[in-house]
Amino acid sequence: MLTQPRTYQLDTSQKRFISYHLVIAVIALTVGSIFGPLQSFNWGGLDLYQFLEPIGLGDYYKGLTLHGVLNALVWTTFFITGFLTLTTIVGLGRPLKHPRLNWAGFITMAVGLVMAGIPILAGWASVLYTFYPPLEAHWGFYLGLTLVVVGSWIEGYGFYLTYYQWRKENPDTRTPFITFGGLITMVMWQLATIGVAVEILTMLLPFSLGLLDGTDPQLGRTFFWFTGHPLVYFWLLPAYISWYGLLPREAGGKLFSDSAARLAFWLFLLLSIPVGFHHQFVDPGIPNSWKLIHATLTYGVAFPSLLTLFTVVASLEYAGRKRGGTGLFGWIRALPWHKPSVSAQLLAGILFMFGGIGGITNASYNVNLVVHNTAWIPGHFHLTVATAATLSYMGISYWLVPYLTGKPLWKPKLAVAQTWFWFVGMLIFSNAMHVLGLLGAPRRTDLNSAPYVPEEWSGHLLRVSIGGAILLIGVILYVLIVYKTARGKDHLPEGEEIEVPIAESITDPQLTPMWLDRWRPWLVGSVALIILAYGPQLAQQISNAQFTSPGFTP
Ligand code: HAS
Ligand code: CU1
Repeated sequence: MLTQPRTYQLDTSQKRFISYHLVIAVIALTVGSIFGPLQSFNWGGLDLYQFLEPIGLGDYYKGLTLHGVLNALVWTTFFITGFLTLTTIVGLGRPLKHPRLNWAGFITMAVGLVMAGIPILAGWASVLYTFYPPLEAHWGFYLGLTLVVVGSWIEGYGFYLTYYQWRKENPDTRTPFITFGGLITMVMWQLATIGVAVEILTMLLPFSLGLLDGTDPQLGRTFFWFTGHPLVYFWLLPAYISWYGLLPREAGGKLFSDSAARLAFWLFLLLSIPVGFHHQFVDPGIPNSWKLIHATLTYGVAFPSLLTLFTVVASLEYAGRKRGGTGLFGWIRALPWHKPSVSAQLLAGILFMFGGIGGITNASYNVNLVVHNTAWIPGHFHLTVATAATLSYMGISYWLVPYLTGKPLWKPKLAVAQTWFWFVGMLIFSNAMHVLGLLGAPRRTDLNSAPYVPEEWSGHLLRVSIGGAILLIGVILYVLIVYKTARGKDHLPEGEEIEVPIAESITDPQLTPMWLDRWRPWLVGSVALIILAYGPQLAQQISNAQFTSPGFTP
């Protein structure tokens, strides 16, 4: 048995605050996930959109926008801010310094969500989750998104102030790992979102309000991807916090290397942002030398994930052997696959190995020319954001919801099955998408009405639909299990409280070198690298900006 110090227990109001984040996250996932399978059925030749026509949801691009915004932006951002609230409080073992500030942030996010949601539903913002200009949306969409981001910043300030107070009282103690990871995630996000903030406030919002005649699409894309790439690590890092800081304990082991874990997080802060041009390899307005620099840095940012692969698998092997597993692979079987939270995260990690290989493939300029704007790309990001991140969040909810509500998980065996539905559905779906991409199938396209679909694609398009159907079952089961748990009548038996499964490290974190717990050098390095990698291009693009492209709605 592991001997663990008792972790700090949240009080009812703290639990409720975090739960509100999860409620919005899960509602967004539910609504957004209706439209994912609809896309996949459309590709397989079954157009269900026609049945949604009477309620005004029959438009392919409105559906795709709802899917992307609600699943990729809203489900994630609300889940993450809730989860980081928990990692701050529980890690530091103290309440938020200014809970009202965090409430203000949360309310700002919720108001922004409503403000952005109305134009999408009305069909005035069918601009997809990347809202590239010259696609034009109602100003409420841009303002709403801005409020969601600003609200998350405010919640972040609440974390910093709480940490600052702890740091003053504990000058020489290593920051508890889950708090450390959460803070880096938030700081990285706050640096990253400066890009979209500038894009929206200086171009898209004035344009949508009629104050500018047009937009500059090239500059808009550059600002967007300044945020857009690190956005993907904002989704990923909370999963990594769990893989490093919680999963080893859930699996019955310990974190293999505290130092390696911390180093990986610092490298993400340093390298997440100055790589955005790898989304713009085909943009004619960016000189090749800058594309090469960003491609090179992209290989750099893959390194902390390779380090994570090593450390997390080593931690899991440690757990598996402690549980009696032997031989080269016996430890894998010995892991507690019967726990839904564990199986979710293991399966998420397995699919992420393929997602990561695909990412490194994308980053290679000449291969990117083959896969860019094809079905390969959604294939890639369904293994990453929709699996590494989403399936891990689902796994986290399988202990978090019981923890927050004091109620036992509804049907744990069904929850294990749910994780396998996701895994199998995604395996079929994403493999078919990758193959279709190589065959030239475009992304963001209503292929059901496209006249040019060759016979060669049909089997793969069918697999996209089959995968989508299995994923639909997966998401329905997830929502049902979370709902039934939260609304259940049974409470956990007296004295049987759930604890946040914080993993111990094999080595004492106090032995981790101090430079891995110092903010200044890493912050200075990150800002300097951003200026070096983006400064000259931004200066040039801004000085040449021409706001002349008229708006366009699909
Ligand atoms: Fe990406 C496009 C490159 C990672 C998401 N990416 C996208 C888009 C999204 C996205 C949403 O260079 C599309 C945007 C759009 O709409 O246009 N991506 C990369 C690279 C990485 C990468 C180099 N992407 C992610 C992650 C995402 C994500 C993470 C979301 C969460 N991506 C690109 C490029 C493009 C791109 C180009 C542009 C393509 C184009 O042309 O449009 C790397 O960070 C990946 C490194 C990962 C690894 C894997 C390590 C494996 C681990 C597993 C551990 C195992 C466990 C399980 C825990 C090297 C850590 C063990 C289990 C046992 C049983 C033992
Ligand atoms: Cu990227």
